[in-house]
Amino acid sequence: MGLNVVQKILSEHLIGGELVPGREISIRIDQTLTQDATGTMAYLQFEAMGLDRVRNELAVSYVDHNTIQVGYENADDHRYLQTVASKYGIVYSRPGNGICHQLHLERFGAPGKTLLGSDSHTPTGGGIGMIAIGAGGIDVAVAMGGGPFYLTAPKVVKITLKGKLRAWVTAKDIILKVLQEFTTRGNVGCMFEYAGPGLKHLSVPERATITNMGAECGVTTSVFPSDDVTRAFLEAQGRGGVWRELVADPDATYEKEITINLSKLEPLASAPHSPDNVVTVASLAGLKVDQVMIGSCTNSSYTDLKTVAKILEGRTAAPGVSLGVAPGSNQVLKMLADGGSVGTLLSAGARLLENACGFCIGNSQSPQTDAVSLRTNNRNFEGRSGTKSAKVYLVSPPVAALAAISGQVVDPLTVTDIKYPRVKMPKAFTIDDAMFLAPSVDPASVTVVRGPNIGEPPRNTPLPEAIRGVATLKVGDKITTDHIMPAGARLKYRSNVPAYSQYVFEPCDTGFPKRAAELRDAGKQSIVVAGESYGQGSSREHAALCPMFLGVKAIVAKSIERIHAANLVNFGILPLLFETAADYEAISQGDELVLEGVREALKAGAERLIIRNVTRGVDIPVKADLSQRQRAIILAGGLLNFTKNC
Ligand code: MIC
Ligand code: SF4
Repeated sequence: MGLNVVQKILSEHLIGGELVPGREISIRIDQTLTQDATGTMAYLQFEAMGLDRVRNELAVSYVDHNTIQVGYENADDHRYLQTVASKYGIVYSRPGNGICHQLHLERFGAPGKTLLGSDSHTPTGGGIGMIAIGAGGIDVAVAMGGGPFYLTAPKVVKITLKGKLRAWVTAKDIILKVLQEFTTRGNVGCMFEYAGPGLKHLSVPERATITNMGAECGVTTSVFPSDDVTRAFLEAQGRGGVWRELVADPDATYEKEITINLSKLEPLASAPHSPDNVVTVASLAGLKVDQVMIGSCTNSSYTDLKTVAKILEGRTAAPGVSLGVAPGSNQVLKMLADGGSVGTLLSAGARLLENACGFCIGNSQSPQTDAVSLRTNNRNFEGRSGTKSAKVYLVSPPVAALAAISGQVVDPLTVTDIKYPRVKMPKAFTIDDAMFLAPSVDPASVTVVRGPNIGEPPRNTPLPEAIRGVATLKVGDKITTDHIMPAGARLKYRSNVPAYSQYVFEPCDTGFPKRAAELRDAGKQSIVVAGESYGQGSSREHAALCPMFLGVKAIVAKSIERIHAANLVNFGILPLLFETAADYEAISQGDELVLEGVREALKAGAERLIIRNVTRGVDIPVKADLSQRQRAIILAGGLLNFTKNC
């Protein structure tokens, strides 16, 4: 039987298990990437493993999230990351060089390779034909040490693209259509594979916009075949040598198939406060806009920003609009500058922002109270922009540019005075790798610099015989990692777990850290109760690490998203699932809960555990959907302890 692209790459990298959907497999990881906000913890954990050098083909450490440098913390982190990279054989991308996913696509991505990154948008690499997966920092640390990455063998969903995009309709609208079809829930354990005659019209940066935002559907990753379009991109980046053809066999099979006719698509937007809240731009026409932010790893390529510059040429941002443009990389910025587009953007009243995540992670450019903000990034969770009352709409770069000029949302299909500028991908990109630093050839001479912001990665204790605790928090559906462990202004504490822990669940309940810590200090444990899609969004392992620090021993939810569930296991927190919606109702915040004999039951492979709600006098059955390996990690109190014991 023929193989699809996912199966081809996975079988070339398979170390353990069988490629049967739903089974646990382990694969070899060729390339790794980290970014600064998750990277410090990843490298501290790598150091704790005691290896003297990374062992995978290529490891790159990017600095793109925390580049604000208010106070000493970010700069401390950067110096630590630079020195640790130099010592252990990691390429270091200096702050200002650009956003990890855009840079990795430009300079390192290669078809057929596996990439593991400590950022949920690592699947951007699928645009170039890689199996690129987001994971917690400790999983990336293990991969850097040459260890396997464990995942569920995926169900592969084929998305056939036919037809050709009309003027003003872009790759962003394709992925918003996909989000409308698949939503942000229920896709755990799947991978999307794109195919069809429409592919030949989509350049690699456009494909990368699509795979980038596949993360919002909760799939493990998304992948495009590697074809002549891929070759053209790699050649334009001076890297034609790494190209290889990678297409599905004609008789390849899939778990599910859908077709999207590109010719029929229209401009779309994600309305507040979820990426799958997809509406047509036409339905928003006339909505007054206060802020327009263009950039992020979804839409900051040269073609994206050149298109914006051409639309803005000879025009200015409306007086009521604050317009910001953040190029995805130094390469993009240089090419815009050399072609005169930076001047165009400045004349249009755009604020040229640093080549970094910036506004997307909410650490700058927070909009005014109650603002309508149009953004080209991938997440519009409530409060992520830094302003809780703001309404963030996710749109394509041309839709953003038109709104900036007119001060309101404009349906591009009704525009008559501006011709849609179809910008072609350049035949040759400007290459300058000066902002990448190669590791030292004399590692022994390098001293790793640890400023006062660099702490030790805390470890959990082994799972006790019984969990005796309290439901310290009960939350509803779609609790994102931005709810659990807010980023934005709090990002600078990423390397300091005791300080960062003071903000756990800040957007939901500011009293949580004190409550949990008091319970912990009294020798009891916390259990958090949640609804569906708990832990959606980021790969930040702090959303497990900091609750662990506060004494959380179990999460009981209706469903838990993939990366977060893996992070919970890695830090020794037991992820449990309700069997019915009614069971969720059987626990209230503050109830006393007991899991008697939990250690023995896990050891024995029990798939069903009982939570005794002492306050209500009822027993609640819950599922422990865990592999043998995951059980062993939880029993040991997390992956670091587990690895040490092995
Ligand atoms: C995000 O987009 O939410 C982030 C910030 O890039 C995160 C990583 C982090 O929290 O550091 C992600 O997507 O994994
Ligand atoms: Fe950075 Fe935003 Fe992309 Fe996350 S989604 S990597 S914060 S640009």
